[in-house]
Amino acid sequence: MATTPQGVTRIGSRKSQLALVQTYWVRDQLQSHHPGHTFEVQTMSTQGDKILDVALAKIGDKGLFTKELEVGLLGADIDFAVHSLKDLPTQLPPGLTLGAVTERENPADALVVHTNYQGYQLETLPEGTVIGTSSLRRLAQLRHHFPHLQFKDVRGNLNTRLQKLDAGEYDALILAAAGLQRLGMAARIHQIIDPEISLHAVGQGALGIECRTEDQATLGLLQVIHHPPTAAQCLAERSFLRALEGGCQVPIGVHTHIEDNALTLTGAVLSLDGQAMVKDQLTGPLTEPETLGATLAQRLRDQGAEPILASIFAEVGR
Ligand code: DPM
Repeated sequence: MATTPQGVTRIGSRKSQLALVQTYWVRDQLQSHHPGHTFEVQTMSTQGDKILDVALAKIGDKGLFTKELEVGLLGADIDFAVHSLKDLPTQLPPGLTLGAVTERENPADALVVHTNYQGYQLETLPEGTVIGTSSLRRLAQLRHHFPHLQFKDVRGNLNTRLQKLDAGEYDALILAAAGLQRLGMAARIHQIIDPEISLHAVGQGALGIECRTEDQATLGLLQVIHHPPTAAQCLAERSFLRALEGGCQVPIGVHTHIEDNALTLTGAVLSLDGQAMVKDQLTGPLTEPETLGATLAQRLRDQGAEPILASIFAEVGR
């Protein structure tokens, strides 16, 4: 078991450009708040980085982008890991905890178009337009609202996807606005998609910092980047997803907002073809986000989410 020298904190990160931008941002924030401390970044490849040619939904396995980092944490090779919160499974391994949640960027999905489609909005795209996405959540919601569009799987990092779009393999892509913003590519956002059309993924737009539950020193250092309102929103969303037992392979979307001291969570479960949708909204105290998420999940079950989930698990596996 490795040990970290005193005054040094090792940060684990995936190697993708987006992951590194996020990790360096976290490191810089911490470094400026803790000038006497040393922060080192250690990069690792995850399963999700290695398998690039297979549709996300078919690889199955939760924790596709996080497992290797968690092994590093448990073996004390690193002290915390920076994740896009939406890639972090809702059940963490014993001994690990969500040490901080950073302030959320715009959590919405965004439409990015090929130059031939500059004159269109999502609502006006012509029949047969080919949209690239490998998110079942985006696929189901767009099929629900726009059954005349066509959908094609796309994998790879953001730059690869944009190159494929520009080369004409797709007419448009749906991507997280937050990822484009963090990579300095906000100019590629053609349209921010309204939550009435596409509810975002659980945790989308926020960073989750995972560390060892017992590691009080690291937990203490992380407090300066913890953003309680974002954390409340994301805890509600994660508890909702956990109660529905959905990984990233299930078309489940959410939206949260805070007003006064109340948290409102909207959640939906869709069938893969987008035909069936169960959607509801619930408001509760900001101080009990996890109860809110679990209660909304139960309400969706009561309204018919169960058979939808069962048919998805039968098709793509759990
Ligand atoms: C997860 C999904 C996707 C990522 C599924 C979903 C998108 C896959 C795709 C769980 N992780 O959203 O329904 O569209 O083919 C991912 C992105 C970011 C984190 C990129 C993106 C950046 C945004 C963020 C991939 N993970 O969604 O465009 O930090 O929230």
